[in-house]
Amino acid sequence: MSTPTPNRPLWKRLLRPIYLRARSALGWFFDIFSPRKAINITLLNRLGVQPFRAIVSRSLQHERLLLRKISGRQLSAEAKQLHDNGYVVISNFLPPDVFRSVVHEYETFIGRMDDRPIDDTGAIKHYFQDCDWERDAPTIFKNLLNSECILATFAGADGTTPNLVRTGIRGSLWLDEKIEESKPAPGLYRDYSFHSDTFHSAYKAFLYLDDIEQHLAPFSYCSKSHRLDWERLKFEYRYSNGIRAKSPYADEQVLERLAGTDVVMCVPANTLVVVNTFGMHRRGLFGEIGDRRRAILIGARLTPFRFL
Ligand SMILES: O=C(O)CCC(=O)C(=O)O
Ligand SMILES: [Fe+2]
Repeated sequence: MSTPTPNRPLWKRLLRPIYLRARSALGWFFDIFSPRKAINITLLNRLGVQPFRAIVSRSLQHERLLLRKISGRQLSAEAKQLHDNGYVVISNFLPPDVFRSVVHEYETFIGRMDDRPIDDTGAIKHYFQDCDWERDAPTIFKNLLNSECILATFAGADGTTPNLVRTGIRGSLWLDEKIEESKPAPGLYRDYSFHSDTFHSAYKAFLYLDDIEQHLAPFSYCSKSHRLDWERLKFEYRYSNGIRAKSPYADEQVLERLAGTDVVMCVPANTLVVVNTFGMHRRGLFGEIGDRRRAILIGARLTPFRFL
């Protein structure tokens, strides 16, 4: 049986292989300047494309910060801390009555959450993220996803404007809980090991709805680990040349260097923890079955290769 030949004119058939090659060649180029965590092209990785991407995106961030400074725009105290340390903790973030309304609104979503598979520590994440927040969760929208303070903190640290940040804001409601015993030897992958989310500055803010104690899987952040120094460039190189994991997990060299710098966010309810997730961070382990942690995540996804 013969395969039917597509009914294309001869010139198209002749040019097609050239076109496909050009497209895949350009595809590499677009990959390099995309937000993808890493590029899957061995040769480019050997040549150091990942540190290159990290340097270019960080240089653009410096350029934006400089423009901001020249135009006389001041950083808020929170943005300055986020910029300097990679994190900032804001206690009593919402007025008590607003906080109560936010918790109440969050609770109305509990039955509608999606689940991740139970991980080998016996914990599960239920989450809710796709909706028209302004319509379906107006209190959360007004006070978190559209909060002047959060937008200005992200924008100040990144050297951009709150309006631009607003276009990239994503929200999600998290209910993490331990529901069964851990595997005998849980492989501590995913968010439990120190990792960076990606090769460029990216921001997350977590509002905790409960008092977070050691047994409630507290989030930790290595102070100042968002700096792009020589050691970090070397890590980006190593990671990109041995990608075995979804996220860049800190290896021995990084862990040794960061030892003792991690801040464990055991914080009271109504605390907002804001971080640059280029820095190394992880979540802790739950203590016992039944332990639960409720949080609202406000994340800013902005493309790393932009001037403004
Ligand atoms: O579960 C957590 O607290 C943090 C997870 C994490 O690493 C992240 O959101 O980037
Ligand atoms: Fe992370």
